[in-house]
Amino acid sequence: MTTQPPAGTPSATELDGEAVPRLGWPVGVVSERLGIAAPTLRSWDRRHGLGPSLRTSGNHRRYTELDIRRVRLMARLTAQGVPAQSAADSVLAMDAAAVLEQLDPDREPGAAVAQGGAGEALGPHDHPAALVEAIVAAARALDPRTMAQLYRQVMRRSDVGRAWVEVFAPALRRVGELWQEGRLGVQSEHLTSELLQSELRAVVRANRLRVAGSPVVLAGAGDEQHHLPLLALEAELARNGVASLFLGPRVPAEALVSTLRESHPRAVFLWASLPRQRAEPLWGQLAAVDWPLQVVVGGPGWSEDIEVAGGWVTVTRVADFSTAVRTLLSGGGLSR
Ligand code: B12
Repeated sequence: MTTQPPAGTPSATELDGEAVPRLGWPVGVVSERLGIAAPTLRSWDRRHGLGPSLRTSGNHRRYTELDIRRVRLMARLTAQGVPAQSAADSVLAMDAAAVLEQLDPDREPGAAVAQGGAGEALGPHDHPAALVEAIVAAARALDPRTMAQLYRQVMRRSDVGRAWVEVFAPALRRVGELWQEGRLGVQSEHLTSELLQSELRAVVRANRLRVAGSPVVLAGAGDEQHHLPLLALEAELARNGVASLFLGPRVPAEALVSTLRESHPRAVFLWASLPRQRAEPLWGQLAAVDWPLQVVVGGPGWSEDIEVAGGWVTVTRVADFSTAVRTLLSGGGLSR
């Protein structure tokens, strides 16, 4: 789009075929270009620090192209219900590349969702990357209401597996990064994960009557406390009519083995976010299993080359969510 600066603005240069005033755009032009009222733009600047980086000598606001992109992202987040201050904090924490990435509607994950079939087509305001950013902003602001709304919005638009892969897992990873960099408190991480747990469990509850047959046992490895991927798996398996025995985190190894012996599951899935030792003590204990048991392991904690010596137990390491689901769904044929 080409917008000519109104008379009286500083002289323009050509950039990517677009006329850009040397000193940036005045608020009226930005307002017209984005369809956002000028008083709103001024208030975002005054109250939330999200405004132009330049001023004329007469102290008039002048927006650069990057400032305008930030305003567009701010508008998108607030339209999704993110409170203005947390939206502004989030947008201001991004560098130019991150802002562009958030705004570009043609990024890969978005295209996948839009073509996915099951969900509604996504509009520019509910692109996965924007939803991830909105969830992270709600986490920073410790705003459970907005966060729950965003989770619901994601669940309404796609099935739980796609929601996990395209929005929830990226949001968790981003929250983890920000926590590691000291830019977000651990309380935000807890809130993000606690609310997500209830959404994922709601999917399991909704499918309770559909599930049948030999279950998949879901557990954390050793002392592992991260168990959201197990909940996401339980939800997706339930949606596919497959039962789970959800043992969750920190189940003692003896209890796990005795559960396997009693329940003869179609498979067992073990999650590890934290690094596991190469000589996994559990493999020795699984020697007590005397039927073909499929053990599927996932998460960055497992080494690539897991060794299991002989016996009835087959261990498969899976790298991503959909491979895990596929492997577990097909596991039924192996166990009986
Ligand atoms: C939520 C969270 C917590 C919550 C957990 C709540 C819960 N009920 O699960 C709480 C607050 C309790 C917590 C605690 C801790 N946490 Co924590 N946590 C996270 C966070 C943000 C998300 C965890 C998660 O669900 N990850 C799963 C997905 C979203 O992430 P991923 O594994 O990286 O995904 C990759 C693959 O695994 C794959 N994938 C994604 N989903 C799925 C699903 C399946 C089935 C498969 C097969 C693959 C797959 O795709 C991704 C691309 O490669 C992560 C950040 C992160 N990146 O994981 C930190 C993170 C895992 N935590 C971390 C740490 C350090 C801890 C603590 C040790 C902190 C402490 N000092 O107490 C404790 C752990 C205590 C323990 N013994 O377990 C670090 C681990 C670093 C490391 N490698 O050692 C991380 C990576 C944060 C960070 N960036 O530093 N945590």
